[in-house]
This record gives sequence, C-alpha cells and structure tokens, in this order.
Amino acid sequence: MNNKDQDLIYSKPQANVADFRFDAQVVEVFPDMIKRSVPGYNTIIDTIGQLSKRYAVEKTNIYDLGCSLGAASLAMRRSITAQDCKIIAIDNSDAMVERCKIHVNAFKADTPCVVKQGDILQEDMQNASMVVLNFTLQFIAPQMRQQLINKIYKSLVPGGIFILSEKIYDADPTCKDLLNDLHHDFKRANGYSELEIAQKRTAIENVMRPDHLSTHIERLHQAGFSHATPWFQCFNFFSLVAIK
Ligand code: GEK
Repeated sequence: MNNKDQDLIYSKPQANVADFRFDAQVVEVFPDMIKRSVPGYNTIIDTIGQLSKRYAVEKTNIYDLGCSLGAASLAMRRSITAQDCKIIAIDNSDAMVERCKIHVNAFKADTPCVVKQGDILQEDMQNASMVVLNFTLQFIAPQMRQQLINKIYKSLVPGGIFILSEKIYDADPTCKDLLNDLHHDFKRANGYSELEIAQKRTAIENVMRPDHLSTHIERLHQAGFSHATPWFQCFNFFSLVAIK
C-alpha cells in the first residue's frame, strides 16, 4: 500500500482531539481505515453483493444510504442481474460524494448508479427492492432513527430487503468489556497503536452512538418488518437482514 493511502490520522499525539468528521483527510484513507477498524467489512460488502443478485427486482430502485466511497454500491452493481434497476447512493459528506463519483464512474456496468449529496433523513425514497444502511445509522441522532427505519420500510416493495450493519454494545457490562477488548485486539493486530486507538475513541465517542441489538430488532418490528435476522456478528459488529 502507498503510505498516502494508510490511515495515520491519529498516529501523532494531538493536544485536543476534535470530533471525528467525514472530511477530505478521512476520504484519502477511508478504505484502509474501515478495513482495519471494522471486523468482517469485506465479508459484509461481498454478502451485500450476493443479496442484490437474489433480491434486486426489475424496474426498482436500490438505495445505499451513507454510501461513503461506494463499496456497497459497486458490489451490488457487479452482482445485480435484474433489468432496469437503478442504484441511488447518498451521503451528506461533500468530500465522500466527490470521491465516490470517481470510484463509480471508473467501472462500466449495465445498472446505473447515481451518487447524490444529501441527508438521508430528508431524501425521498420509493419503489425500492433493496435498501442498504451499512454502518450509517450509528451516526444518525438517536431520536431520528425510528423515523428513518419507518421511511425505509415504506419505500420497500413487498418482499424487499433491508440490510442494516452497525457497531452494537452488549447490555451485560462483562460481555460489553469482552467484546470491546476483542475489537481493540483486532485493531492492534491490524497495526494501530495504543495512541491511535485511544485518540480515535475520543474523536468518535460524541459522533457515533451505537445501540443494543435488541433496540435494532424492536425498531424493525415497530416499523412493520415481520422477518428480521442477524446474519453476521464479529465482536461488537453485526449485520442483519429484514424482509418486508
Ligand atoms: C460503506 N456505507 O463503506 N445523511 C447521509 N449520509 C450520512 C449521514 C446523513 N445524515 N450521516 C452520516 N452519513 C459505507 C460506510 S461510514 C461508516 C459508511 C463508518 C455518512 C457519512 O458521511 C459516512 O460517509 C457514512 O455515513 C458512514 O459500506 O465510517 O464507520
């Protein structure tokens, strides 16, 4: 890897660690950051692609909400076989959207992918056979989460699929500490120092607010989903599918 692609953002001591932002500096190193920080990220992206082959329906929309650099959109675009689908990838970070457009335009495919700058709480969504919220809900204000999940449910056609991936925390303090420690070991094994781990934790704690797994499941049921199951968990990171 090129040194410039490597996440070194928190490698030097910072007098005041500012709240984490998805800005140009993060965009530069984002693929490295997410792979070294989120256990199972590649498996989740590959599985989103696999699910799109099965669930994308002709003449429907596929939404990638909080798309970052478009990894999920690209995986789906490679796998979708249904005709006349459209992928709509949305992110509210200008820096992410600009880079995402470059990534998406670098590949030719039958399924069009529109990359939009916008707040997923404000964007209209309709006629969806698939909605992906891959590690984005944790950055949405907790009081707005139910409203967003309700909107996703309403946008789906019957049989449509929703994929939700998140960091979670365990209600039992002993289990919570164990999962946190295992995650920190994972980051150490991927080359992050104690300083990087500690400074990143400070930067992210006001910005990213994870829920319990049970809160996610309750929210999905409240929105109207009758089928929902986690399909992946590694330490305190999980992904689930819900079907309308
Ligand atoms: C991936 N899904 O690689 N509206 C739109 N975008 C938002 C909002 C909002 N209100 N809030 C945050 N974001 C990606 C990874 S990263 C997860 C998702 C992470 C965006 C934010 O700008 C960022 O790009 C993304 O959500 C979260 O599969 O870095 O841990």
